[in-house]
Amino acid sequence: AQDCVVDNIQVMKDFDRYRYAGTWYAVAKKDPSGLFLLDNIEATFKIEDDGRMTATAKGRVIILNNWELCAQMFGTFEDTEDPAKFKMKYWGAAAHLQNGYDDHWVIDTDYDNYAIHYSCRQTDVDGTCLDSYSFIFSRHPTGLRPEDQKIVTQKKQELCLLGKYRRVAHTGYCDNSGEKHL
Ligand code: DAO
Repeated sequence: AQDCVVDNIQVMKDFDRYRYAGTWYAVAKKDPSGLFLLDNIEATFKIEDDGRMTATAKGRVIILNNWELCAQMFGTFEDTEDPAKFKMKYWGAAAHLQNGYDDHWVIDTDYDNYAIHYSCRQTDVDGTCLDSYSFIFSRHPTGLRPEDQKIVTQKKQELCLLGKYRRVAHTGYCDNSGEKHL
């Protein structure tokens, strides 16, 4: 049963950041207001020697109204009392790219195929979310395996976001662009 209250959203139990590390391809996205990353979105998570999680990400964006480029982004994650809930500070490699400080929750993952991310930027007075974004990640740029679709649909429903996602294309736009110092 879901009441759409952000504090009641179930996140991944016993989240293991070491198994989560590595590259994920966004195959679907629910956009926030002021949408930024358009498509060709991939994120690579790393666990530093001190145990903290960091990430690099890239994706096609349009800035300054009509300037299209592949954004190279960086993120550092602050731990919270829940191992699947992080605070993410993020910024771009170049000027004019977005930066910010968002929640970064891992809702569910099998570590090897799919992962469901969620972030609420603003809650309403009743505790529901006014401005959220969410990525459906796959280890495979081609998309989710059929057996994972059912789980993902169920989780979208629990997030009260069923029907609000769009497919994220991977056309190679961001391949071989910019540095990949991982
Ligand atoms: O695309 O509209 C949007 C919101 C996403 C902003 C966050 C991008 C930065 C990600 C860096 C860390 C990897 C997840």
